[in-house]
Amino acid sequence: MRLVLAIVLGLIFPVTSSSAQSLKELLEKATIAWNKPTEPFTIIDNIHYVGTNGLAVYLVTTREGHILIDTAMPEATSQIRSSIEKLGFKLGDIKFLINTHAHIDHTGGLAELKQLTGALLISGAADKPLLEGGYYPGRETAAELKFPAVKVDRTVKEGDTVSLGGVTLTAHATPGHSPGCTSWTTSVKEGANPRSIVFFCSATVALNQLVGAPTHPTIVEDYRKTFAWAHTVQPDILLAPHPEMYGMQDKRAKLAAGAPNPFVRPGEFGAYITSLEKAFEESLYKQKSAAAKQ
Ligand code: 4NZ
Ligand code: ZN
Repeated sequence: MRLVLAIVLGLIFPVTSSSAQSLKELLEKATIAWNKPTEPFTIIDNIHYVGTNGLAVYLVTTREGHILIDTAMPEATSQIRSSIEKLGFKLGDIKFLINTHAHIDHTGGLAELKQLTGALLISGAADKPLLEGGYYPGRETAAELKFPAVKVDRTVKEGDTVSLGGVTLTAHATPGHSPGCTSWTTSVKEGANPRSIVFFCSATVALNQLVGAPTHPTIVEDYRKTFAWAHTVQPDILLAPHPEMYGMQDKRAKLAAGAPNPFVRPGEFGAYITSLEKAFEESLYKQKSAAAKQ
């Protein structure tokens, strides 16, 4: 029975295991899926998907240059570059690099892309030391989770904006998944209709330690603040750093069939947050129970 429970928990919480060897194996497995290529496409209006099959990277284009939201694993940067070019845009026109959170699967290409473009890097303040140190929060010494360190040019807090060529992105402090996890909102047009978008940072527990020696000291209250904020937002379109968080491939397949755009789904973010909140409370309970047994 114990063994069955352990197996079931292992399936439900596949990324909470902490032994060095299994982390390496986990990352190796995840990286194969993360680095698989996929065709770039326009999600809606000036918002384009230029990521890999397993990691989302967004190009927000404007008449005065572009904004790139996140990168992927360090070795996927040439894929991002060719995806941008396939859509007819120039890498050299990127003016801002925005990072939602400082985990290797979203930061791996920042240093190289910054060097190639000369763009300014923007992140949440609490993620700046992670980006500039090139390490994973709470796992500072885990070599397999390190990424090329990169200088942050500007940090943002709740309500700060980035504007370029008539496009404005607004920052929202959504800590928890990382200490400086930052989500961004903007508005686009579907034909004549305005549509609101959230580029959600993430609120999965993943490798995070919530109790005992937490990944960062305020982590539990941070997640709860993020859930509270998220329940107040009802974007028409949910985008996130992992494509499976919003069914990217399924929607992309439907997009080819034409209007209405399948990425427009006003209830999706609320339902997703409810499921994340439940998963968070379950992880917290599980981590507390495990700590109590020690
Ligand atoms: S994340 C690993 N960004 O939290 C790293 O979805 C980062 C994540 C998940 C898994 N990993 O090393 O296996
Ligand atoms: Zn992450």
